[in-house]
Amino acid sequence: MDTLRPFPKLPATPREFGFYIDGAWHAGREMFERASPGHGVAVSRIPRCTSDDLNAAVVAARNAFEDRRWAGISGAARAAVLLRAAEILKRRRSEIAYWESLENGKPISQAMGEIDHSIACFEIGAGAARMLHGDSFNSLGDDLFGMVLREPIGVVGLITPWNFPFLILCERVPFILASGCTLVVKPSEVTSATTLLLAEVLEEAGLPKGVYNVITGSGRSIGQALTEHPDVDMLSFTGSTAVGRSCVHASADSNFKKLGLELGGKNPIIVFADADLEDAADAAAFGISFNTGQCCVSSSRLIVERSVAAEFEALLAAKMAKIRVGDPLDPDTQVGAITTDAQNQVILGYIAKGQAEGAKIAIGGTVKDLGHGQYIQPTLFTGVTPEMAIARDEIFGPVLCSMPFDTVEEAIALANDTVYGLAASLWTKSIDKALTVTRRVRAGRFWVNCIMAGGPEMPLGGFKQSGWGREAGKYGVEEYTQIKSVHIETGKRNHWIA
Ligand code: TXE
Repeated sequence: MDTLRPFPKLPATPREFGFYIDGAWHAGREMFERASPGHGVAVSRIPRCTSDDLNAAVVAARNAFEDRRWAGISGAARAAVLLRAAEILKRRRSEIAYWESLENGKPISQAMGEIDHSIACFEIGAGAARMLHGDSFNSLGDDLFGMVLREPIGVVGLITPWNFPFLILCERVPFILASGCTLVVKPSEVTSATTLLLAEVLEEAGLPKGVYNVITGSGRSIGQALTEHPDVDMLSFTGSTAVGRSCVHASADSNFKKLGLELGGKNPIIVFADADLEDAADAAAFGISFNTGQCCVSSSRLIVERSVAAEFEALLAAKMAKIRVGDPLDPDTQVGAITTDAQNQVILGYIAKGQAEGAKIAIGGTVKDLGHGQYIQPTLFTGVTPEMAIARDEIFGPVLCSMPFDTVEEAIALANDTVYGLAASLWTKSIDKALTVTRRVRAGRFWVNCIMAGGPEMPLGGFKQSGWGREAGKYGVEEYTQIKSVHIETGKRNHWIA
């Protein structure tokens, strides 16, 4: 396994990338530049693809699907490619983490951890490729036998966001490939590099041409066109609720393509008075600061039992004061830069709004000036009430709102008082409270006495307006399949015509 040190440097000139269709690299006719949000220095040049490029990518993926060069080989053969990809990722770990950190602004040590998680996704995907199977019915009587086949759904469009460009990609690609589907990926325009690097990895791993294609460019043009494309069978989208909604319209107005959607969250962390408060405070600090809070499963609403609320908020504020905000390329940094200018403005806008609404800043609330890039100190608001915008909207930044509760019922009601349902974390030593709250809070991922734990064996996805479908693990692979019922008669037919 390669290492982080020496401290990596910025590239001397921006690296120019091509886009990838049918196993071949293409130069962009028009390019756009991405500056590192931690330094304000141009680091990459990315092609602005056209609708012709998109159509070529879909044709390549369609041909690769229909001639069965991928769907027609054994699960074991697909698994071998995925395992080789995992090995190549181990070799290229720090290089991919470097580009992830440069374009996104996340700490390089965190990016390394995400590559490790991505490697695990390929390993689990390989297992899933071998284990994917249907079902049989031996209960239809002696003259009829039933089989349920799982077949790959076909050509998948994959649109990914900028907060975890490589991790979110890898929570999907190995499972899409395991199912036998082919795909066209459109990464976020601000973080395209590592999605393109994955094409190199998969090519070296022996993935047949045309199975993995990448087009780059803006969401509004090329992304929208992918959602509307009549020859794409399924679309997996991760991003804002607004664009998720437009994916639903695009599907209805084109070919009713199946949709997988992972959208916003306003996730509760519920702390009971009987919890280990030191552990819970550490988890709450991590849950809101990890990836600068630009994380769909960030725990952004602290719901804390009133009898310990003041003590807990003080403990948490003291811990948050020690978080190391700094240069993303410094291996000791815990919280890096805000990824886009627009997101920086959104977060600062909510910090101002929270104060205007009457909430109090217990810690943070300010920008951190490193002389380059855009950084915000992790922020804790106390005295928050449920109707405040900071308690309702997905801020997508390191801003935590604390609200007290008195009873278990009140904690459940507060936790469910959101249009979202992506994740929840719960802290208590009582098995009764743990089970009651876990069963009653509507969220797709639940962490009891832990936070953001688990691996790609476990499914991920949301309740309510946080999305449709599940990714990763056995459930993730099955999302990319469709089911065919096969009836086989044995013996002589009972004739209809006498
Ligand atoms: O997301 P967009 P943005 C939330 C978060 C954030 C907000 C806005 O609250 O503040 O969304 O972020 C592509 N048709 N999340 O504006 O626009 C785009 O190119 C098809 C939550 O960056 O949704 C990118 O590849 N595609 C979230 C991807 O969609 C379109 C992660 C996401 O961008 C498109 C990110 C269109 N019309 C943001 N417009 C999570 N759940 O983790 C854009 N895109």
